[in-house]
Amino acid sequence: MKKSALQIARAAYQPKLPEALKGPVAVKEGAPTQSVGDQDKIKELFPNTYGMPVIEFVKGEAKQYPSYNVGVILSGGQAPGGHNVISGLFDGVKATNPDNKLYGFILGPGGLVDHKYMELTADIIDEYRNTGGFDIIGSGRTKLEKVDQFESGIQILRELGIKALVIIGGDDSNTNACVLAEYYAAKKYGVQVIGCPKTIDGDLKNEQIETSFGFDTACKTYSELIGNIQRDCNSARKYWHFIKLMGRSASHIALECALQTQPNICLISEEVEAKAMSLDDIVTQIANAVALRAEEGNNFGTVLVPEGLIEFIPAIKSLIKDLNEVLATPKAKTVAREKLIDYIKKHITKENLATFNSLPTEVSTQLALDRDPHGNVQVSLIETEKLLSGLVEEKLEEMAAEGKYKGKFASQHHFFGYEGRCAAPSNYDADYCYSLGYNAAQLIASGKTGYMSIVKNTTAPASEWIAGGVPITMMMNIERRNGEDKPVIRKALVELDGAPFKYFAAHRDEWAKETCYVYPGPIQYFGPTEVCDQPTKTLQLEQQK
Ligand code: FBP
Repeated sequence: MKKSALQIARAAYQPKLPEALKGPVAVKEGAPTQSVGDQDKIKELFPNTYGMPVIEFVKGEAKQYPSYNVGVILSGGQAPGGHNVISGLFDGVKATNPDNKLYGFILGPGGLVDHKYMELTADIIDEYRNTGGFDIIGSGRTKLEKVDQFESGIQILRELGIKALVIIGGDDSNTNACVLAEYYAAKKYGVQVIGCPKTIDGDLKNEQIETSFGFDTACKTYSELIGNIQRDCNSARKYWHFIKLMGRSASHIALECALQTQPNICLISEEVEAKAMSLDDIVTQIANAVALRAEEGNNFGTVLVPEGLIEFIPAIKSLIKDLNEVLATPKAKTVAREKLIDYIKKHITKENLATFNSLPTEVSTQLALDRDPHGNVQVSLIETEKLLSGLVEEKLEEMAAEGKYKGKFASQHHFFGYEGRCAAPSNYDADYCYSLGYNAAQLIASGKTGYMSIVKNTTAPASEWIAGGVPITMMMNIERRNGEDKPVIRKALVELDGAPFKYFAAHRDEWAKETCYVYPGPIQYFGPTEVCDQPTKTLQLEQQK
């Protein structure tokens, strides 16, 4: 495989580890835990993995461990640093006992069910250290939820002598990891299941998980691109750039990119919902900012649009909820795809039908027909950036006719998502991911199951990071999914009373009117620490550092 100069230099980078993980560890246990909601129901559903304590690793005495094998799965969307989780896991598993082996299941959870795997040897691992992507074993979105999948999984785990399985995934995949851990514990199969918090979306976080890996690198990559566009836009002074940013549900990516680049406008879906804004309210807000800048002769600007926006507009949210219920009925499942839109229109409420009919056909069809395997609307396929710029143009024409706007409006569209998911991990993600993987090996050696690997205090130097585990059940509550009540990990949305949003809200009027662009430039891997090792603005503001 031909390598770039940067790849060759990065291969030699040794990721940092928390001090406690640098030698033998001992387990420090906290108090028993409760789930974040619906305690009785979650306890009943997870009798073997509920209530376990949060744990922290501290320095301990050297121990002899028997040899065993470990399996690993990459699940869901790619996120920078996945290869470092696996290399950290490999090094941790080998440090426990050099005879241990690590197996990777191919193309996501489906590899476990279909018995597709490969042994990850030192040679293979060395090729992938500090690189972006999930291509070492591939990823997939197969939902692990059925008993026959669990049973098929245990066959291959036994055949390969695997004592523990590490599932690297987002909230849905870690929910499934927890269900699997509970099932194997209930059946006394003797296989542990450990999760690792991954997703560029940044919405798998809580008191125990500071951030999901990949968020740092993805946001820095998008911010570089946004900064470049802003320079271009401020040079030509003739375009409004509508930039949609990935993040299926929460707006953490859009907010972080806004903090890094200071665009003219950044929409935050959670605020749209809290203020019960309609599509027209959003369009009016953008059009007013365009008109204000036009008064100063500035017929250019940038608008950041979170991918999940559409789902947070209350009228559309209610429509999606209704669609999900209608589509989950046994009758709907028998209707042919070409007849489904007519069927849906007959079965949703009058108000939701009005919303449905008001949307452009491509958008309403996407909302109605396409779901990912977890039942999520595939918002990355909806061109919200084009929808918004078109509506803003119409609004500006109306305003011009009323004498409220004099200016020129021309737009450009961008969607940044896939561009950042496989970027070479920043130093932060390279260190964080390696530590998460190494730490997962310690959770396995300590006999834990149903835990997620966690590393905290990450705005401090890596030597002060705190490593341990959190029971996955602690993060769960019951939510309605696809017409059913299900135990799931609670998604972390942008908090409107949190420090990152407050900082943004305090500055956005100035950013809208003036041109306050910041140009972050590309991620730097070598050089002064203030250039190379800064965590996200979100994390810094959250931890007030
Ligand atoms: P995960 O939650 O699995 O990490 O995926 C996040 C994400 O990148 C979203 O931001 C985006 O909406 C979605 O994946 C796109 O999915 P796909 O890769 O299947 O097109």
